[in-house]
Amino acid sequence: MNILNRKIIHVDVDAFYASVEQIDNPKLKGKPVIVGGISSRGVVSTCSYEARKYGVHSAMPIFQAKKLCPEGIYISGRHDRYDEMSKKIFALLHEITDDIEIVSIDEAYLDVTYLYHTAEYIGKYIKNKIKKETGLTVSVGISYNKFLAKLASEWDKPDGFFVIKKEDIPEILKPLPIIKIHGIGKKTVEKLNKIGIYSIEDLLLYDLDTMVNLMGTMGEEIYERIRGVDNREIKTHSERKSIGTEMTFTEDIDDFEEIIKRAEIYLHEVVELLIKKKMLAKTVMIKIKFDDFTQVSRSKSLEVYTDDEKYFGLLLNDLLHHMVLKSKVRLLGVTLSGLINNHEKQLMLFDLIGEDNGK
Ligand code: TTP
Ligand code: MG
Repeated sequence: MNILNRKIIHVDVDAFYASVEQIDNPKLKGKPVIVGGISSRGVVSTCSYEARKYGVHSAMPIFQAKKLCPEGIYISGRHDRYDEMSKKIFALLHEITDDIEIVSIDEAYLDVTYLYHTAEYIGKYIKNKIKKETGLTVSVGISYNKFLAKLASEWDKPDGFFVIKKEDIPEILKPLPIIKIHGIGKKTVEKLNKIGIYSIEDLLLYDLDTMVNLMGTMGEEIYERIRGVDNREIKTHSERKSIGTEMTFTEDIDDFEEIIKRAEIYLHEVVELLIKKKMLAKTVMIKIKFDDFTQVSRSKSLEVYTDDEKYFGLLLNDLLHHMVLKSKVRLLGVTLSGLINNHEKQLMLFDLIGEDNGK
């Protein structure tokens, strides 16, 4: 898989705590709501977009917020309720894929590269689903890596939906102020401003060595980011249940040999991903949808966990040869399941060796 062809979605809830307060108490809708420590030394956790018009923002001392927005509604916050809403949102996202990295209470990345629908379709689905099930609006950003997907979700907040494509780079990045680069803190911004660097365009003029001199170890990362490069993987928390791919053909196929050929190509892709994820599988499943939209799926399992394509290939062939192709095929899918992490397998082997030695 070419790294530029990944499909990453970043989802971030709009004004999360304040929006939950507005949903639970409709009288607060459309009003400047500020959630935070209400003591005189407290700070703003977040505020509704109505309050942001007054210049109020996260981490601002409450006394200052009160000066800017005296008519605001100040709430100390209900963290159990926010946790509950957060769990609900992530559960909805998990219905789409387990390839999710949860970054904070209201923010996650999804890798939808191997899903059937387009990232745009899935992004819109996410917005609608979360709105319907929780009442909250989220901003969705889509791109081919995490850095750009996050930038895209911030692009037209609130209720945003924005896609950054390969061909938008570097033009779309150039005018952005350097504070927009995730990983650059306020101090670095000040330092760079002093030497006349304000935008990404300004920063693009510097070579890698100079960047490292200016920013230390972060320099290398920033050098890549501003060129639209970010090879970081999605770090999933939950175990994947399966890895698969499926495709609807542009023209229905009835040539059996052709179907076998395609199935083997899909298997190859899926095994590559399995190896990349450092996992082993046991079961191969094949799914076929016919031109009358009926569908069959069959699976077969090995005795052992492996990532060796040739074993899966034998099962695949066996499965296909036992399938009755009653009409033309419009969709073919190949999935591996019964997954374990590769190191688990190594541990199991280690245990056996241990037992042998004990005899
Ligand atoms: P954010 O996603 O940064 O902010 P937000 O959801 O309120 O607003 P938006 O995404 O539309 O810009 O943070 C999520 C929640 O985390 C936020 O609602 C409250 C909490 N939070 C704090 O408690 N303190 C902080 O300094 C920040 C930034 C967030
Ligand atoms: Mg948010």
